[in-house]
Amino acid sequence: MSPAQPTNPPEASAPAKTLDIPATVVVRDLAELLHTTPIEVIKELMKQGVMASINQSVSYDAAAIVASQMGFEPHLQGEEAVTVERREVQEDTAKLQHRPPVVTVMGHVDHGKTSILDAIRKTNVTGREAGGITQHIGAYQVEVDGQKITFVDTPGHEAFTAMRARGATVTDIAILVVAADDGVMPQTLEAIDHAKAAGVPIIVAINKVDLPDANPDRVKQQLAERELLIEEWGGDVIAIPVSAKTGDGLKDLLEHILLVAEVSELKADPDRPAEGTIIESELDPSRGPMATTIVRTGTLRVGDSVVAGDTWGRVKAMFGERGQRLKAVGPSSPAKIMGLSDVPRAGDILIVVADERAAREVVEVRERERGTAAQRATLEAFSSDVAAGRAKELNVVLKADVQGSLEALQQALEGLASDRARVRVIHIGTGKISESDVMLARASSGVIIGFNVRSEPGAVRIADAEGVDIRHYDIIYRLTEDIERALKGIMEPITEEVIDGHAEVRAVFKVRGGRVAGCMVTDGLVRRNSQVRVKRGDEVVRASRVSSLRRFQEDVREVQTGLECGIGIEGFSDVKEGDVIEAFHTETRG
Ligand SMILES: Nc1nc2c(ncn2[C@@H]2O[C@H](COP(=O)(O)OP(=O)(O)OP(=O)(O)O)[C@@H](O)[C@H]2O)c(=O)[nH]1
Ligand SMILES: [Mg+2]
Repeated sequence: MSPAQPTNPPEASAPAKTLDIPATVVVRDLAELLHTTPIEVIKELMKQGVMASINQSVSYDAAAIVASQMGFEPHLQGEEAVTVERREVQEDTAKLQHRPPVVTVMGHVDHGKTSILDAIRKTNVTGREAGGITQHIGAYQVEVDGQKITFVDTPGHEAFTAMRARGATVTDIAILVVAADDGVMPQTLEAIDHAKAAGVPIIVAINKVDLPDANPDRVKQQLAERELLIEEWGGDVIAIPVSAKTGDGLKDLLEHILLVAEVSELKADPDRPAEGTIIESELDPSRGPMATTIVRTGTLRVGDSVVAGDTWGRVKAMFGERGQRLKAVGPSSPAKIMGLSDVPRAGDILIVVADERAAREVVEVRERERGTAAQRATLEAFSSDVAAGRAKELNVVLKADVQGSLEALQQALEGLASDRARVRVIHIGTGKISESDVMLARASSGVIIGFNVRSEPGAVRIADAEGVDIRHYDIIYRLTEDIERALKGIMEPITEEVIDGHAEVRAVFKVRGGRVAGCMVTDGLVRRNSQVRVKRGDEVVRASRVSSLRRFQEDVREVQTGLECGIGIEGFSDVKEGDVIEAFHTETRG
């Protein structure tokens, strides 16, 4: 899994060849990289006190020593490896052709998102056949005056932003549905912010104009208050009155979508290997994993080897919205594909690769990229990016308990600009920090600031998993102080110690070269790479790290509460029965 893989084992006299090694590497793969046998690698690792079996992974540090023992110059794989995937995205401008727009529908609950999608579908679906059973594939195409439009059939800004958080840019145009009788509501505002944060053009559909209490002008007024100025009022946002019930205005809406698409100059090269976005997936009991993808560029063909998120496979078959088999699918078109080894997630990027080996490489790069991304979105990280000249704008999702403080805080934050960076508030709202806030911050590499508000439990979970920084404040100057330091690039990274668990020493065994403590893990867990403190009563007798961790002669990565294990401690052979081994690691935020 290395772009700089050596073709021959280096000779002793030859200058060392550089070898890219990932942050962690499985022994078998390391052996392959080094052009040697896994047994040789295991032997070298043992010399350093690392016990690993053929299928276990070792850290870069351990692998690097082995590599240099074998005459290579090891190098931590990073930036260059990531370009493996990036390279695929480049387009040959000469080959670009127009492609249909991909449209997502957003808006407040019950304002008619689903009804509008259904009404458009019923009257305009391409290639409609008498009696043909339409199948739900998560997207459909309509044809207006010979031009195609693709609609994503999962309405809502949450789905839209969740995909964007995965790096997917599937939508070209957002339709903001506002019910003419109800007007602009909280989720209308959220939808506006989500679409704006993505930089996607918005077309407003003022729906339900058939109702007697419909008041389209009031809607326009309310939108103007949110800096969404309608064309007829001198702005650039198109608003179309429609009724999903009577069908009024829908044709007009479709024509305006084409107009906006034309201005956006949407193009793709249909001749290149395809790239697309997974918008839906499921496990079909008879056909296995099925995933709907919208092709972004290139043409996807049956027989192509593909990667989608963390999974890969060969496209065995593709289906359209009537269940018809497709052989090839071009830019902006949807298809349900069969042949992936696992079910990908919505928002996963699909790319065509040369073969399975390449597919594995891409999956590994993606995993690593995700790992680094997860560490990066903190305020401290932003600060060090500012210091390094890599960042100029801090995207902030701001939540507060009351509307009054929201506006004051927004103004305060936006007034904090330093000569190096400024704040861009991408969304404000009252109430608890929600999952959708977290996804928005994630999608925009921003942070969340909660003023006198808590987070919903689901939001905390996602924030942890996605590496989104949620910061709570209840005093304005503390907040502005932090942000000011971040904008100047002088915020100190915070190093935190995290206790992993404790193990009680029940017996001590002599082994070659030292002692192993026979332990019972009493809480948490102990990892093979843990740092440890050996405590005897109240006294810490040694701080060191785990040198070996075994269960029943087997090297293991970690041992959980309630299990016995043998722990070797680096450079310490004076361990005694009754000692407590405290395992911990340090985390740097920033
Ligand atoms: N009179 C009238 N009713 C409509 C119109 N469009 C939708 N409705 C009704 O409004 C209600 C909500 O419509 P949906 O299409 O389910 O709204 P939605 O935005 O998809 O709602 P959620 O998915 O729950 O967020 C339904 O009872 C529809 O029949 C319209 O143009 N006129
Ligand atoms: Mg709906």
